[in-house]
Amino acid sequence: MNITPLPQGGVEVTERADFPVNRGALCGKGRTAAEVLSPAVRLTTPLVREGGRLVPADWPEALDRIAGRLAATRERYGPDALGVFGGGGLTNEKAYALGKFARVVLGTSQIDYNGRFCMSSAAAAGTKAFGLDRGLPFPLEDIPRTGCVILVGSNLAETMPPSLRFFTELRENGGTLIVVDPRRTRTADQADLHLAPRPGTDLALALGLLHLVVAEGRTDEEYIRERTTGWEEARAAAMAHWPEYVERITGVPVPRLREAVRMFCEPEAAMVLTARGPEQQSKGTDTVGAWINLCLATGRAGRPLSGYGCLTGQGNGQGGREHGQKADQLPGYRKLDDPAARRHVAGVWGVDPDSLPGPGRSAYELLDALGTDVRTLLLMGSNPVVSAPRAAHVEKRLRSLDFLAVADVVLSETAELADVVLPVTQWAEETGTTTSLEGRVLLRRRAVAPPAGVRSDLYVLHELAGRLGVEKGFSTDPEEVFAELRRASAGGPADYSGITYRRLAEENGVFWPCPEEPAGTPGADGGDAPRVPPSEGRAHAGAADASDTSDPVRHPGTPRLFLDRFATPDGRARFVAVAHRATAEEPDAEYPLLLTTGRVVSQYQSGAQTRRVAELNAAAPGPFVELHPRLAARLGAADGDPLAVVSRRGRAVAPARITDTIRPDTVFMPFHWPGEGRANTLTNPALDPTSRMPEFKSCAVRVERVEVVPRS
Ligand SMILES: Nc1nc2c(c(=O)[nH]1)N[C@H]1C(S)=C(S)[C@@H](COP(=O)(O)OP(=O)(O)OC[C@H]3O[C@@H](n4cnc5c(=O)[nH]c(N)nc54)[C@H](O)[C@@H]3O)O[C@H]1N2
Ligand SMILES: Nc1nc2c(c(=O)[nH]1)N[C@H]1C(S)=C(S)[C@@H](COP(=O)(O)OP(=O)(O)OC[C@H]3O[C@@H](n4cnc5c(=O)[nH]c(N)nc54)[C@H](O)[C@@H]3O)O[C@H]1N2
Ligand SMILES: [Mo]
Repeated sequence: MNITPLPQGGVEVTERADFPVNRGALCGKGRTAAEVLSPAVRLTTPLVREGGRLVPADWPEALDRIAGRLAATRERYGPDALGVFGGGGLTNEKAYALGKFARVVLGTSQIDYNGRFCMSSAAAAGTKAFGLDRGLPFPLEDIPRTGCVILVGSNLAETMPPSLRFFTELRENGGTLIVVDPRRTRTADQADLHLAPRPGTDLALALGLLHLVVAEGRTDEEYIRERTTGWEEARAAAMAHWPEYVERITGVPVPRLREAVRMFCEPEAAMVLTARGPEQQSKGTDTVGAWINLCLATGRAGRPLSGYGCLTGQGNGQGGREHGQKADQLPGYRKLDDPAARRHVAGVWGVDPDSLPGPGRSAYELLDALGTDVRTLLLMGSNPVVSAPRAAHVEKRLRSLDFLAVADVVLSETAELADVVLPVTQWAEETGTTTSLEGRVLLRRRAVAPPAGVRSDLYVLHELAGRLGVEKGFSTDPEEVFAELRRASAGGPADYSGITYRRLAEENGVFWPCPEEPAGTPGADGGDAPRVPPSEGRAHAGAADASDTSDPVRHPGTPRLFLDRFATPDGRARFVAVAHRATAEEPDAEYPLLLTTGRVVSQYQSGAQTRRVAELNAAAPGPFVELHPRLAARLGAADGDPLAVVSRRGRAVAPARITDTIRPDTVFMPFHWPGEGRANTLTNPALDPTSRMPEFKSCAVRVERVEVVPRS
């Protein structure tokens, strides 16, 4: 997009037709994003708590308070009493600086971020299978040219509207689209085949499809032999999932399963893309693993126009997960418990590797520990009062902290609980890089000056570090931070060392891994990768043609991964042997229905930003409970009637929205609102054992009519 300052102040956001990620298209949130830049809706001065109320303060005072409390807490309880919580909306530079700040300045292991709630299950499964996690191992522009896409639990018509055109083109080119969603969404409306499983049963569904692939002799034996390991065990596990058994678990009829297998297997190339539907489950990692198995058994990964991908969500959902704000991670997607990684990163940071703490708790576990052994929290880029599972409990834990500091653009529901609130800049007001779901690093330049009184997150970290005795290593200049990030990431899985601001300004983004090449080795990327345009890309290449640039030693970046080998030690992809299991909370007599949650097109996440935009509020004014007419009839509810949804965690009230696009055994609520209609009051924090992802996508509930007392 283009961001243009307006003469009367503020900015205008317009489309950029040549931009490859969205080909210029913007959704409603993008178009209206400028409204959240307006001083009328945002924070413009630091706030500190005095006598129970938040009152304006100047920057030195606010920063002194934070530094003083963090130092005192560390003195009394040790460094692990200091918690840090980040966000996938932060730029790469900020995410990197926040992770470094936690480990180097505070010395705490207690840092995690909201991406844990987002794509962590897909990341865990991708790493297991391929040895590397990058949302898509190919550019979005490959989608229209494949033969079939299975889209599992993504409502991209509402959540990534600009990307819908890739799927429309796919169908125009003769390809087919299968959508797996318990609701017939706007996305499912575009599909050639819609499978509507019961929430939380995608694992059985994927295994059932694999069973049929084997039974119908549709496996690619040569591919399995040459490019994978673990097939025997995975095959045996899948064969235990008979189609009729799978129909019973999922509610998807056997003929539909057969049709899906035929559509997926007949074309030469095909893809499986997952989003939050199958991932936000207490078995999300195994579920994604089962979908990857389906790709591997049919030879549909690491080949042109074929593969598995995860549709990442937030503004910097990909880059935000690579550079160290995650509990177990160092920059460059390195592991915090890997001695070589610790040595390398400690070297760049100029500290002793032994001084770096070990892995900490995952996001929900960290929030759950607040006020117990974690006494203070510094929060940047998330609003957990609305977005965390079991939110009433999380809110209580936040209130029980000795000290909470929040840096935000607006006074979010979480910032309202803070002891100090810092007003920070946002996207158009600062320079920084983000990384798209395709692994494409992009540079966004500052377009407008922030309102007076607002500072950047990098400034906040710089000032706090200084006050806590670390004078160097926390630059406020994004380009300097990026230069350090490049060095810290060098040699890691997400290697950015060959990417510079200069290159990003000249190219339409650069795909990682992009190692820095020693001078005089043009094009070397560990061997003989040919320089070919992306459309014909093979191997580690799929490499963009670098010959048109002035710098001959540029590594071309890696638009397409795995074409020659996977990133595992033996170069082969790994099957996982998984079996179906129930959700953590199955319906029973007391809570007979399933609740699933998600999004609507006109609100974003916790709504902290979008609920301040009139146009978006007009389109999506508040929460609702989507339910099937048969269920509504049983409850005696009419459209718009207030309904109470009750789970073991609490009770939420919102108007009924009756529609036959949802399964009769399931109700759906969007999670964008606080207060009475907060969906996360109900959700279950049962965690996936590997990714520690909470089960946002299913819990047991009952639904009751709320008697409206007539006014006398
Ligand atoms: N308008 C808007 N756009 C957004 C966002 C937003 O808040 N608002 N958030 C951004 C972010 S951070 C993210 S992560 C993405 C999320 O993008 P999506 O993953 O597309 O969003 P969701 O609505 O959470 O979930 C997608 C679908 O999963 C379905 N689903 C529910 N339970 C199940 C299940 O058990 N199995 C399957 N297969 N499907 C299920 C829901 O019915 C829903 O239609 O969107 C991004 N874009
Ligand atoms: N029930 C249910 N709950 C869910 C989900 C679901 O599907 N169902 N989805 C989950 C997912 S996928 C996600 S990603 C989370 C998202 O939920 P949150 O983590 O709450 O994300 P946001 O609402 O985007 O909150 C970001 C906050 O940071 C502020 N902010 C924006 N930019 C910046 C910046 O540059 N610096 C600073 N310091 N602050 C900034 C915003 O104003 C806002 O207050 O919700 C999760 N919760
Ligand atoms: Mo997300």
